Amino acid sequence: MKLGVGVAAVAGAGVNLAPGAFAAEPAAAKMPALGSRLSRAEGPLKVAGQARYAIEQKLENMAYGVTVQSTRPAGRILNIDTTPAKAVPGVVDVYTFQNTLKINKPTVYSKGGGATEEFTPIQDNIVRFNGMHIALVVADTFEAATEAASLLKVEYEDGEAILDINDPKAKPVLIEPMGAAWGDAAAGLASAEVKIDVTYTTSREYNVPMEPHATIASWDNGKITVWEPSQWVGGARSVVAEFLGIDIENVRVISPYVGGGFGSKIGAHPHVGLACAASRKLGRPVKVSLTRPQTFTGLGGRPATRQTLSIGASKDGKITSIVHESWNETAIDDVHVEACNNVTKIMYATPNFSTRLNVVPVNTVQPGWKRGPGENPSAYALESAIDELAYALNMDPVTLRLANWADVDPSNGMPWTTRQLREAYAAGAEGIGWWSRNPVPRSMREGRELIGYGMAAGSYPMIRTASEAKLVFHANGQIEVLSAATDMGTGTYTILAQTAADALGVPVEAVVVRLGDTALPRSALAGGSQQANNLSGAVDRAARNARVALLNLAASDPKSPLQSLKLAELTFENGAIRPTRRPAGGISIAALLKAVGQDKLEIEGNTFAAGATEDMKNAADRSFAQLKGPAEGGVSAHSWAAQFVEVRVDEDFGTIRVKRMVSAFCCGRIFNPKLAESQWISGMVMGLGQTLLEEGFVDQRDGRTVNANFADYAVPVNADVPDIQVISVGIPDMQATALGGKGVGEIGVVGVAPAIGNAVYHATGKRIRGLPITLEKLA
Ligand code: MCN
Ligand code: MOS
Repeated sequence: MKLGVGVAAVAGAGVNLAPGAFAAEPAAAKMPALGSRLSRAEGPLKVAGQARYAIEQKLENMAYGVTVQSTRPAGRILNIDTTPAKAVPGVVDVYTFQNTLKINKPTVYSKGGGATEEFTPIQDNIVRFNGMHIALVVADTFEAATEAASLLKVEYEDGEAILDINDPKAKPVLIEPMGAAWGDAAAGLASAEVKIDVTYTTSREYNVPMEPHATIASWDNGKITVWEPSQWVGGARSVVAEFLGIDIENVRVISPYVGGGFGSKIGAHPHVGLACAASRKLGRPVKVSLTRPQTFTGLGGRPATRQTLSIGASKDGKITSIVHESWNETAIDDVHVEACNNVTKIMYATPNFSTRLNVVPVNTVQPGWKRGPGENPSAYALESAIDELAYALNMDPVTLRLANWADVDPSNGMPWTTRQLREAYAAGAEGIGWWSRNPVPRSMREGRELIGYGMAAGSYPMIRTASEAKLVFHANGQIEVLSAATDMGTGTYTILAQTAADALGVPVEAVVVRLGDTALPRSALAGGSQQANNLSGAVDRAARNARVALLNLAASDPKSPLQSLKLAELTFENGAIRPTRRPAGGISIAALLKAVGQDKLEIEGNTFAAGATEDMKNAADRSFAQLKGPAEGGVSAHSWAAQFVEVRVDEDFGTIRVKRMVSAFCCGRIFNPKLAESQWISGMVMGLGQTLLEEGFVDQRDGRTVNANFADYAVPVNADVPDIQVISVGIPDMQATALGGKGVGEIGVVGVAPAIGNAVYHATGKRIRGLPITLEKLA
């Protein structure tokens, strides 16, 4: 392997593309670096066990913290008897509300911070939900801490719990600013020739990344280093600083490798506060790793939702009005809003429209973001309802969608950047054989199996946050790309190497990428499908700056072999500087550095607006304050999807199998088709799980999450996953981002559930209006 020496052994290690990355598709290597189908640069390290994850750091004198979680959903803790626990050999201390380990409330993102929940554990004796952290047991070994944790005696005083979004005791709260309205939605509905009025529900779902949540915090003389699997080290850094009440400059967060997050690693969750506070108190490193079951309540997944949708249309299929209202569960004293109107607002042209979002506080862990938050449930309700409308109108569902094509963004009147959704419908329909289906429900079968075809559309906004990156040119020829960004398996390492190689005209193997450390240049988070575009823009800018700097160096340094020439007489091409008139007489970057006696040259680039202050740059790195939504700059930028599926329903058993999935995506320019396709496919598989399998069960007696483990919380396995075909119909979108790409990571999971649900209806004639669609609902 041509991996840098010692690459695997140190945190923050650089990753470059081994020559083997080209082996599968030799032709691709001749293509420009950006746009070629390279394999993941860090893949070999991960499969060989050489990528060191947060929990795997080995620190001197480490203590192990095990959290204890409440077994009641509401009320108060009267007493926690820690005596038997403290008697276990090796136990260092036990922290509860009775001997508070001080953790300050962090600022949530909606109030300008980087946290996803305000809740901080063991600061009081209030029980907010079953499974909340109520104690931290710290010992010299993990085993001692685990044993001691089992010995705590907790005395509760039960309070009245609200466990379900439909509980009559629950008090929904309208989130007024997130609603939207135009025209007269009520009148539009009242006068419609055809109307549908439906309610769709989704269950609580969990992110369950392969790498469970775990943190090592190491306090050292007023400074703290935190190894934390993170989608956003800048956000985690600000949260840790707030937890501890210390200056952010004294916090470093390191996260070179992440084993998946799917939204659950954007925020540093409460157990991180426990680890940090304990490390400060004890003056030694503390590791807190949640068990798989503890991850189900140590942090939240996608909340359960209920959505009502009324759509009115004329007989010829023109939508006249849409009324959409949603409710999602949130923690009893924290607010998570699932923006269920995100797709509804923009997908179809309608003169009259109204949506309202509500949250329903229940005794649950604060829900969080799961891949495609907002858009995913939004598309589920909307695209299922549109299918219902198509049947009510006796119209083909694709034709109905085209009849209501939105020429501009209906929510703000802005033109789209690119919207290749017509092309996506055409490509998806062709791929699945849509036009040869018999549209009549329950009309197609093969033996015992009913056959169903279904489709749905989806969208995901292009979120922009300015970022910076640094390139370091070494005299030995190596070029480093430095950024605080993270790679949870998406391909950040790979595409940044491609971006730099492309802009400099060097072989991609010459580039080493270092990520996941707040000591590196500030980056947008790996969330909201924005990092690839925001960061490749910054790397490209740095490379362009470097070309100018290198030309200047060649023209001006007295030791430069090209010093006799003027700047205007030099050209930068293929990683070398040469006289413009003499194509052969160039010198490489490394040769220039050697000639002028420099070991390295560091060049930065960024996409901050001219005049951006340090405060603004920091805010972009640590909060959402500098985030630009899809409608920035007078144009509306989104990725688009058309999802088509074929299902088979066994008539005797009621089992549903997805037989084929064909989806077409408009995500602008694709930086690495192999990785983008993996992103889309994995999103679609996640959508399949959501539709047929995933459902968090809460025991209505005590609020316990019943299936809080990988055995009972079912996700798709290979045998569940059918033939999947993905098609890119995007074109470079220079209005959306610097290099013309749009977001890829989440769009794949948007629209799958309605496509499958619609196919189940087509197969069986039964409309199931709640996820997951399980066989008992079909019976
Ligand atoms: N890409 C591309 N061309 C583009 C845009 C992206 O080729 N125009 C490819 C690149 O390989 C890039 C990847 O797609 O690394 C994702 O890019 P982007 O859409 O910008 O998403 P982020 O880098 O911001 O990653 C976050 C996104 C989100 S929000 C979730 S949720 C999600 C997802 O990525 N979680 C994932 N994909 C995941 N993939 C893995 N393996 N694990 C997760 O937890
Ligand atoms: Mo993705 S849910 O925005 O991390």
